[in-house]
Amino acid sequence: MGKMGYTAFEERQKERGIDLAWVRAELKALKIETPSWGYGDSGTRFKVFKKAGVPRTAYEKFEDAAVVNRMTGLSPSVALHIPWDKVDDFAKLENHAASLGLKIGAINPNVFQDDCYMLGSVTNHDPAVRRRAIDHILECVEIMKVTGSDILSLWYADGTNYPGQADLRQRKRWMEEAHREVYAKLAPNHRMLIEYKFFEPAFYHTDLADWGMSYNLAKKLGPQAQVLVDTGHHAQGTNVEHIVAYLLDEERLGGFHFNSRKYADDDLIVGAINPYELFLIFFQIVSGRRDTANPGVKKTADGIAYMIDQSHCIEPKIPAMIRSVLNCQTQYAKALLINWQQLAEAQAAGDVLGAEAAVREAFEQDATALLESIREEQNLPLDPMKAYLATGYQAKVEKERGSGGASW
Ligand code: RM4
Ligand code: MN
Ligand code: MN
Repeated sequence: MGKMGYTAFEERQKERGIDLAWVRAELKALKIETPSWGYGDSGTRFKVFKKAGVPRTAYEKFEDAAVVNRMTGLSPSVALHIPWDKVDDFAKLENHAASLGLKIGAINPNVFQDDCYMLGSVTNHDPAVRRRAIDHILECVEIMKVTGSDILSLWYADGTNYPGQADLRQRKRWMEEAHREVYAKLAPNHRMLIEYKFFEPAFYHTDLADWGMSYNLAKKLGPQAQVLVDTGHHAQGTNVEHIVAYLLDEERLGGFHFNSRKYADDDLIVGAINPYELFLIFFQIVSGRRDTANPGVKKTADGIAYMIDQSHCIEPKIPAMIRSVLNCQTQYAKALLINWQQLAEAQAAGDVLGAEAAVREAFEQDATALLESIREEQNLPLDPMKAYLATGYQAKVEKERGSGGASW
């Protein structure tokens, strides 16, 4: 779009009363973590599709993540899933990441793939299985210490399929007991983020089914425990931005796993299905970040960990990840273009449509010139997707790696 486009954009936003210096500073600070598992092979319950050029090791996953970051400037850290990304020497992996301009982000224990976890992990009726699950999570806390990661990201496949299959209250207590033990081992800079999901793989009940259960657990544990909102883990039609606002106000919103949920879980590109929902989530977050009257809320909003949780099955993985982080950036940019004074005045006057318009009009702005101008300032490609496709990276890795990629 170039200079002309930005000048026109600037004029328009000036007329709308927007402080573009602030908007630009906020956009430059936005970071979205990508997941190591999003670079490996994945599939559905029916089939894992093998793709050519997919990373064979954790080291190669970082190489792909570095490409996403080089193109977008948005994703300098990568979340690990253990044991999918288990290496002999995590300090070496951290050095490798640093040599690529990356950091190791959240550590995700995996207590759902061993045979012994069929009836649950930390909520299993067998104390030996519970012990094994807790020990694995504690091993992940040790990995955090070696890698400099400060987020332990917890999701459980625990649940039951039939009424009476297990004692629901007993499992609730075991869940709490396990978290208390892990919480006690956290370093002062660590945070424990607790994810919820009301379906899959269990369908009758899951032990942490919704945000309220995660919140209650986090609250009992202490300030280093917070809730992780995976956008794909809600019933269709759920008002996710309300959950975001509520958790922000309670100072317990720790982070996000972004993705789109059209039918089931989390593998569609965030913002691809319902960009307005993503925008409204950022609307609540920006509102929290502006809330200087409530320093605890502001601090919580400032500390949110934005992460992608998507395993792309049919689409090429690196461009899908580029699209995902760009969609977040675009909707964040639009949320920054809300005229907050206009909104506050409309709300105070009970002007329903005026308030709705103040929000929607920001969504209807074209942020392209703004984002291009920021990329130009940061020496990034103006069109990251086009730039990626021009690198020839995919052909190169297909030749080098063949189709024996890592998968779950
Ligand atoms: C779950 C959940 C977790 C992710 C696994 C692979 O549905 O979203 O965050 O680690 O999938
Ligand atoms: Mn998730
Ligand atoms: Mn999920």
